[in-house]
Amino acid sequence: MQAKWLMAAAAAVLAGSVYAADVQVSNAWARPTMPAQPVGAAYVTLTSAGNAELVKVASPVAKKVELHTMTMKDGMMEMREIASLPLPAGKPVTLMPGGNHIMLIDLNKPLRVGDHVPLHLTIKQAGSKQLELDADAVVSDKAPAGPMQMDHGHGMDGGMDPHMKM
Ligand SMILES: [Cu+2]
Repeated sequence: MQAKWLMAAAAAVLAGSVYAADVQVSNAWARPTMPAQPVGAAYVTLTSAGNAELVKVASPVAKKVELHTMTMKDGMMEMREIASLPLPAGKPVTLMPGGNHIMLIDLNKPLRVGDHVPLHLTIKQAGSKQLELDADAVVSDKAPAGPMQMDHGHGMDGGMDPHMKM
């Protein structure tokens, strides 16, 4: 009897991962920009119950939005565009300075601390179901407190972030 019940529960969980719109967005934030700086970066933490991928981000604050990743090349951090960001089932994926980020290109105006940056995320779930999510990124000097926070950049204004040098 017990085993039969467990199997039914497992089936319910599997079904849930297919049908539920189950991606959580947390810790959405963006970096402030200098007046002459045309690009900014925004970050979120995404946790998907089932395997999925972030395929697109849009925002009214910039003319173009891209997904970027950072790689080390010849001892330098370099960023490049990626078509999608994998979201493995059950694992929080945290975008952050020095890592994957949402690149806001051609900002309509500088981002100031306290500003709100609406983000519209398109997530493709396993089985090619598409999910649209909205997040509100608050512009801040540093990442919102959370277990995933990296400790880089303290007191040196994010030395790893190449966007400041553009
Ligand atoms: Cu970038």
